[in-house]
Parts: sequence; C-alpha cells; structure tokens
Amino acid sequence: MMTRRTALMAAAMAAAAPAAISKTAMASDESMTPVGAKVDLSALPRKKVSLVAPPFVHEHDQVAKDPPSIVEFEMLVIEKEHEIDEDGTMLQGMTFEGSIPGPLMVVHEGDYVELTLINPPENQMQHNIDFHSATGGLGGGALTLINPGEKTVLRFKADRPGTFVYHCAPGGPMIPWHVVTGMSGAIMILPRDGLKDDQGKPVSYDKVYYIGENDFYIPKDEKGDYKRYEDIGSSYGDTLEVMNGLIPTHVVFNGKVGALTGDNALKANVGENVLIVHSQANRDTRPHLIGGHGDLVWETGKFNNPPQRDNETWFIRGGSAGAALYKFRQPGVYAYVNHNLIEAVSLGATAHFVVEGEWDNDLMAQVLPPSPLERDVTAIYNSKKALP
Ligand SMILES: [Cu+2]
Repeated sequence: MMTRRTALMAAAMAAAAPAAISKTAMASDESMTPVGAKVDLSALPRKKVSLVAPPFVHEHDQVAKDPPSIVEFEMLVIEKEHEIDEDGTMLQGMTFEGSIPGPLMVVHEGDYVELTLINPPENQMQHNIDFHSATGGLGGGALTLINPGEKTVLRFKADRPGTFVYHCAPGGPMIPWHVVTGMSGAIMILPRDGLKDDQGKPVSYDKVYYIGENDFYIPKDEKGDYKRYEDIGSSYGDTLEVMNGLIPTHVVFNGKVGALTGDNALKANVGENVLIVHSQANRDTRPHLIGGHGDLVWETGKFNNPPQRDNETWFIRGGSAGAALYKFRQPGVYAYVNHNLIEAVSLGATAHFVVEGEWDNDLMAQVLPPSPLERDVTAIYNSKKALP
C-alpha cells in the first residue's frame, strides 16, 4: 500500500533526482570523497563540539590556540510542531537539532568540519545539508541526502573565513519548503588570528549572539484562522500555495514572535563588545539596532573583506549571514529590528537587548522633560498649515 509517507518520499526523490548523486555512485570506503585521491588527515588533531541552541553559541576561542583540526559535530534532524506567535499559531516545522534556526557552528579557517547528520526513523522526510561555506557537491547536499533511519558523515575544509548559511536542500519544491519551515542555520569560520577592524587591527567580542530570521507561510481556513496540521506531510500542499504567493504571514527572529523579547531579551553591559550574527536563508532583510549602531559590520559576513564602520542599518541578502560588532555605550532596552517596520512590528521581526550600566549624559540628555507649552504658536501653525 502507498502510504502518505512513501508517497511524499517518492515525490521528494523524484524532485531531487536531477541534482543528487545516486547511492551507487556515492559508494566508497572513503564516504567523504566519492571520486578522487584519498586525503590522509590522520595526523590532524580531532575535537568534538557540542552545539547549543540559539541565540547562544558554543564555547570557542576567538584566536585559534590549536593547529588546524578536524572539528566533529553531530546534528539530528527533528521534524516538529512549533508555536510561532503569542496567539498559539502552530507551524509544522523541520529543524536541525530541534531549534529554529539550527545552532551556530564555530571553527577556524583551515579546520575541517566533520558533521554527522542523523535523520531519526520517527521523521517522515528525506533531508540533507548544503553548507554555503563548503566547496563542491552542492555544498555537501549531494553527499548527505538521507532517509528517515539513516545517518551520514560529511567532511569539508573551512577554507574561507566568514559567517555562512547552511540549510536543507533535498531537491525541487522540497528545498524552499524545508528552508521556510525551519531548516537553516549558520556557521562562523573565524580567521585563525581572530577578527580585524577596517584598519587591520585585532578586535574581539565579549559576547556573541546568533539571530536567525525566518519568513513563515501559514495557511488559513475559510474563516481566516490559521490552520493546524497533524504532521509535517499533511501541511505540505496548503503551505506550498501560500509560499508561492511570496507574502509571509510571519517574519520572526529565532522561530517565534517574542523569542528574543521580554524574559528572553538578549543581555549586555555598557562597555561590552557584542557580536551579532544574523542569517536569513530565504529572503532579504535589513537589521537595525534602535538607539545604537554597527561599529563594525561585515555586511556579507566575509571576514577577508574589511568591515564597514558606523552603519545605521545593514543589509543581509537572502541566503547569507552577516556579522555586526557593537560596543554598548548607554543602558536601557534596545530594539533590534528588521527595518522593514511592518515586518518588525506587525509580523514579528523584533528582538530586545537589555543593557545595564551607567547613563552617559554627554551622549544624550533630556534637557527638558515633556512640559506644558507656554507660548502661543497658533499664528505660526496656521501660516505653515496654509496651502501653498
Ligand atoms: Cu530537510
């Protein structure tokens, strides 16, 4: 009998066929190198990294202490339902490690990333991973397509520094669907000697936060209410229709309206250098820190390019991750938004930084608090209001 699960898998396979390398072609004792001479990396040290859920980032050195290494990561693909706003709207989502976005991975230039990708048998879909930081094989997508109940190991050389998106790309319409339901994240490949400013001088950060922005497309019923689905497979048809209209119902940071506000606000202190890594795997966005700036902004995220200085708003191209470094100078609550303000306020793309420390009256002062108007401006008002 053709179950929905096998039907979906067959559709995904057919969609992926032109791009994917067949299992036979992939068969090799050195699974990371389907064709070509073996590379002997046995002399390299290995280390294991445990990933943590965004907006937090696993521990790492900013300046590499070790020689180039093979850095081992493991990620489980988790298909799960996600609440995406405060009204209880539910998304049938697909994720790396159960979070939207997936975790930020950090290595140094010259390291090898060795990822074990696991598709647990409880899932319905085929998945893979395309690293924008990797070279060849559809960014690894061609070598990592796995069914539920399978695992695979991909190794690639982190040969260019920067922040880069990774995402699932199983073929055909599965690609945008898996991405806009949650399957993206980012990797940061640091220069071995750390970050540099626009003059080439070393800079470091006291804190790093990872913000992944998502556009969601939730179908509505005849009454205009958001629909909820039993599982990922049953959400496909309706979601594809909304997606293809290109108008998101939600634009959010870290998987949910309010994921980074209120009790979940990002914390910092006056005087701290905070690095904000911001990714959007599908759609353009324009981060802006209200009341602050980007001291140094790697708008495209690529650390071999000198950063821009003093930005008010920066542009993250869909399918990329950028990085901004800012030293907070005043205490208070800062909104960090996508400065399409409709998307920030009505659709959800707002985070908060809560910053503690001493207020600097030199930078800003309230010279007069809001007070009654004590002179008559009616004549001036009327003259300015008159039609030209
Ligand atoms: Cu996927």
